[in-house]
Amino acid sequence: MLEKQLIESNNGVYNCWLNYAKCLNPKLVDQYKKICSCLVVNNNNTVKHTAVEELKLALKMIIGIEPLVSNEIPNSSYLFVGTLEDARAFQLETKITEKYADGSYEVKAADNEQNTALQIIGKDGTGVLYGIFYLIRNLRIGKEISQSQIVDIPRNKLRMINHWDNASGDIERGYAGQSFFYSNDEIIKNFSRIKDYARLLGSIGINGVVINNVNVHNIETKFITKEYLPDIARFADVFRNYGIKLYLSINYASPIELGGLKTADPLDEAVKQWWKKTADLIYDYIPDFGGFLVKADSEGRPGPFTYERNHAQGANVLAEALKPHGGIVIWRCFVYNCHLDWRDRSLDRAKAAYDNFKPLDGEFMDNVILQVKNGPMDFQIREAVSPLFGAMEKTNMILEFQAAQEYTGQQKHVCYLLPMWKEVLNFDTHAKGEGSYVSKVVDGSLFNSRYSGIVAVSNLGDSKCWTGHPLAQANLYGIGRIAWNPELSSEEIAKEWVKLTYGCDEGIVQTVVSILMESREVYEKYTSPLGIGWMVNPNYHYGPSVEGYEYSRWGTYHYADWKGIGVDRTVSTGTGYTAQYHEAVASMYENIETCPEALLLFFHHVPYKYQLKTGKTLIQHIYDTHFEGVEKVEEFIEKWMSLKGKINEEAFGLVCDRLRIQLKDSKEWRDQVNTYFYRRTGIKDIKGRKIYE
Ligand code: GCV
Repeated sequence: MLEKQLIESNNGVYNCWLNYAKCLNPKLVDQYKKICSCLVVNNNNTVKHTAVEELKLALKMIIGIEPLVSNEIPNSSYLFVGTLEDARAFQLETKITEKYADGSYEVKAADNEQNTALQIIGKDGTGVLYGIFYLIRNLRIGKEISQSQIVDIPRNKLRMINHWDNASGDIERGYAGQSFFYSNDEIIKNFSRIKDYARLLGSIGINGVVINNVNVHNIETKFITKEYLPDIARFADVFRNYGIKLYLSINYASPIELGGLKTADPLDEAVKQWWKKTADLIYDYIPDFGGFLVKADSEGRPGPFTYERNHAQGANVLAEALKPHGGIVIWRCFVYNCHLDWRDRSLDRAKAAYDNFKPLDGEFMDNVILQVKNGPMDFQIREAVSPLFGAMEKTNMILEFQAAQEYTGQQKHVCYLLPMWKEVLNFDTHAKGEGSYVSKVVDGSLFNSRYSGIVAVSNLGDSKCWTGHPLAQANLYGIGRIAWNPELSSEEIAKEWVKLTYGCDEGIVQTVVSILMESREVYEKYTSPLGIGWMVNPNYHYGPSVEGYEYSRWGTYHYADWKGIGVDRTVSTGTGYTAQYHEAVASMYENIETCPEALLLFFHHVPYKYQLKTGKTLIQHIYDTHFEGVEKVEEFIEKWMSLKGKINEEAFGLVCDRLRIQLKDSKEWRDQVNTYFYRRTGIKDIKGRKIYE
């Protein structure tokens, strides 16, 4: 079935980076044929079994062989595929030890004289799977076998995807169609797409998936009951084959809504017992269940505040229930007062997560992880890095990115997010002096955390290419790769993705990579400048609306008047937010001279005539970038058109359609934003371009 589907859609649309086109390099084919014609494998583990089947499929499709499978090492060439335990049984040496992280693997040449054998040794079954996908990737991007030797250890323990899918079939902030998990308030019957999805995730090292929205509605609340658990367990069965654990978002009010209790107070004995019984029940159906994801006391969701309990008390009751089973609680820090009165300039939404959670450092159980969005606001095209990353020495933390392009073009606009994600990971919190990068906080090494990692809000739906915009697949691919190894550059990841998806032709690779690499800045140019954020239609979060912010009933959130714009977040004259950073960072932001200009309006209220380092005034910068942004989209179109006839027609056409929308909408953004500022300031564009009056 899988093979049939792959052949039918062998085009980088449905099968994304697992596009197994035939290899046309005879030297490479010979090398891989020689080694891979005999697989030595002791098939006694579910994930290992999946791995071997994946390898067989790839070999058949890419180099046209069906290998012999043996449980003995032959005298001739072979590829050994096994776990550490298998390697010991076969008396093979390996650098992998039990101390390595789960999923680690080594690919090495065997020590036989002719050097004609290769060994893939995983610490465990998932290590084998990752080793095999690594080899397939190398074959597809034209790497010789001799270049494939590696000891590869995942840097982050948890590498997850969060779905915001609702049982109705709608996806909150979903831009790629409907859910492929649910439809019309029911769980989907046919799991074939879910199997294909598990392959995609497994191939990039993702090991956890939350299958329902953090805003948990009526039906999803019941996912933890006897009525739904048999079906929920079916998801877990599919994902397990690819080394992925299943997690659920839960409704904090479940003890009331499901249990008939009068309260969900985390300190109430009956509530504690209810969660314990519920956890036991879940593990009866799903013995390797990952745990709960919780959005509490945020945007109208229930939580411990109702009972005058804090977040630690709220999370710990769940953690206690899950602990005997090895489960974890992932508690989101996206907590803020959405009814803030922006006229009071000492109030600041950006301060909320830190203010709520910092005082609780050390009070969470060791199987609780705080999930922190990359920025203190909400997935804007540019914002500061959340100060919480440097603030919670005694608490596990996981970093939340959003692959769904809620504020970054909604998968109509090309916006490759890896450069932004890299900036976040490379941000130095100075929590333990210089070099205290966010990447070290979230891989657990800086604060010696028990659990840690990276998660992305999914950008997937039932669209044929999964992500609506085919180029948005690169963000999904990238999240897996960067969570595995945060040292990879965004360009390396882009190149890898293009080669795997559209082939290794140098011209194609260069063209697509150049579009991807520029795309975030291009989107930023024609939307909101210098870190101010939003400027989109409220609620929908797309399309220009300069003052658009659903929670700014009282005045604008960016404080633009006829003299200046920006939020003063300094300690000396503003909201005091800069004090949430450690020294070095705090004073860098506090001082307008040293504040990075890309974040100028995030940290400072600045007159329009303020001169930037380029020598331009702020207002001229706004005009120029908005014109440049549209010109760049025109360039993207030209570049993409040069690929006509060179890449698969369907993928080509889908991207063309999206680029047309991007061009049209970027013009609208340019005109509305420029007009707004022209009207506010009365200052003309020095280049005399047309700005609507
Ligand atoms: C799932 C933003 C989005 C909401 C989302 C929320 C969150 O506010 O607009 O749709 O809710 O973030 O991350 O919980």
